[in-house]
Amino acid sequence: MDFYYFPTSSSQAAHILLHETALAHVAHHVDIFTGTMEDGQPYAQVNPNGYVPALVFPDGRLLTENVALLDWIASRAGLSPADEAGRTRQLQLLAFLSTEVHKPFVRLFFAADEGERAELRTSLVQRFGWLGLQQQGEHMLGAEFSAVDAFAYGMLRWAATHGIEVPTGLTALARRVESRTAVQAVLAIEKETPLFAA
Ligand SMILES: N[C@@H](CCC(=O)N[C@@H](CS)C(=O)NCC(=O)O)C(=O)O
Repeated sequence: MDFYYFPTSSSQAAHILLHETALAHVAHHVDIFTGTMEDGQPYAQVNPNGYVPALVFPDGRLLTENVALLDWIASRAGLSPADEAGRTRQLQLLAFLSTEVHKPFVRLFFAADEGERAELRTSLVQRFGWLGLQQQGEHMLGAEFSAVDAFAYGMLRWAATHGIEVPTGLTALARRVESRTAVQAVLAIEKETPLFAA
């Protein structure tokens, strides 16, 4: 399997999950600003939409969209909740992170207008407040680490680096997730520093 990522981006969640589940893959660094891969070839050859993350299966099939990658990796590796309610809950929180947290962050990164930036920051604080209330134990879905924690971790890194206030329970979650061996491995590969060390 080929996996396409860019450090500091939302692709980190799937990268973490690939390491958590030990699914065999080759990771390819994409420069999303120039749209090129390590070999200089245009990334549009892989994903015509130009964004990461992406997975390409041995038969050439392309899988894009964070929610789909995270759900697929978790299911494939037996990391998804076994019961219907748990699986639906996982999808709910992945969709929330994708549409209510990830996308507003991307808008914030590129917003030229100060008023719009302030609005987005206020909304993100509210969204993280809601997310904090959804935590059901040591992790987002309960005692066990899940795909939701991988995605939440990346978004909590963005919150920390952009001064977005989050509930203390989520900071504790980020610290717990960051201490995992797979997360440390991905941070090393992506040449990123831990942010939540105790
Ligand atoms: N709909 C995609 C969006 C992913 C996305 O926005 N990726 C960003 C990095 S966080 C990216 O690669 N942007 C470069 C581009 O859009 O050209 C998903 O949910 O996976």
